[in-house]
Amino acid sequence: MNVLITGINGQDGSYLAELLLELGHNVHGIVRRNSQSENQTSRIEHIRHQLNLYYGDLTDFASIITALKKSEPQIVFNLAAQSHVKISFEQPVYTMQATGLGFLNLAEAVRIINPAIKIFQASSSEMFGNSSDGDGFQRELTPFAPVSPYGIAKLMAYQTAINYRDSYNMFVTNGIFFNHESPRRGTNFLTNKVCKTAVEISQGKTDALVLGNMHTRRDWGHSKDYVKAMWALMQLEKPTDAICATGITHSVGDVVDHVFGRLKLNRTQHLRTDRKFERPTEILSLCGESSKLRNLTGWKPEISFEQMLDEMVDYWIKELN
Ligand code: NDP
Ligand code: GDR
Repeated sequence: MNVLITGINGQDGSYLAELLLELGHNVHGIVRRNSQSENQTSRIEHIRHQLNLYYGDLTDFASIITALKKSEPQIVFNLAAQSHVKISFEQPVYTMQATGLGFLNLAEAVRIINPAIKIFQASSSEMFGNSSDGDGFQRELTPFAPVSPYGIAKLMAYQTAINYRDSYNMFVTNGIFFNHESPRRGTNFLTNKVCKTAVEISQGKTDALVLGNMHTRRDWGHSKDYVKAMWALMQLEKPTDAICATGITHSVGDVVDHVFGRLKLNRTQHLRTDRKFERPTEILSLCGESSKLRNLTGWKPEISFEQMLDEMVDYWIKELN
């Protein structure tokens, strides 16, 4: 099968590409031009010789058309996005263009070229904002109430996916994914910032970890597990909207405690907070209920929160030595 991945050089794109190669598929991807060319393929360098890559950008309609024509995919995974919530407050217009309108560009290009191509859209728990059911969980029918430009852009894409499904009978699936991490996570996201900085402290390279809000809670899983869910969702007979989450929530403080505990670091000595890392509006707690996905596909997460953080710490110990 020919599969096209937008955002192939991102955290999820790189793991999904590995999974699809293992399954024997032809993997195509869109990468963005970077003035340092090694950054274009930084997370996929080890498999680059097995991939077909095209320059493109979700905001550039012509480049999407070209990539679709060249790759002739049966499935497109749309993983490209300006994916950082705090940065979406600093670049709200660009975030809407790339993360929201970018998906419309892709859906429209698929409709024009070949509406039989199946589309996966990486939707986000950020669309829920501070909305939850009475028991604190978010489910597929929990009302959306995004509180960030990123969340609003993702909601635009989510609704567009449903509209293309209903209007044109296209196979467009929304995976509503909760936070997922790995050693390949950008180091300006919470988990990898904590792991990298804590290892630097333990090696005497820096003195303090400086964070924003310590009390928010997230449902953190592993990216490797979540790309398996993406693939499983695209094997279903019908398109759908489904939550992918572990169902377990931890606070920012829990992440710090686990990582500092592992490295025997003292929180009072090495942890500070600074409001510059806080967002203007914040989601207090996310915890996803993913029984729909589990029942439809048999998927379940295999890597625990603690195993994931340990893997990330081990990665940085090796990398920074
Ligand atoms: P990353 O930020 O690691 O990767 C995003 C990728 O998109 C990068 O390869 C980036 O390119 C590319 N990209 C950004 N803007 C554009 C654009 N305008 N045109 C083309 N490509 C672009 O994100 P993740 O891998 O963590 O997430 C994958 C997707 O899943 C994203 O859409 C994200 O919003 C969504 N998501 C992620 C969750 C998570 O916890 N990780 C949870 C829920 C949803 P470059 O390599 O050049 O920077
Ligand atoms: P999030 O992930 O915003 O949930 O979006 P992030 O790791 O950035 O933040 C998680 C929580 O930690 C708090 N926090 C900090 N966050 C960062 N980045 N840096 C800090 O210094 C810091 N201090 C505290 C945040 O306020 C937040 O509460 C991620 C992204 O991958 C999105 O693309 C995805 O859609 C959602 O997860 C689900």
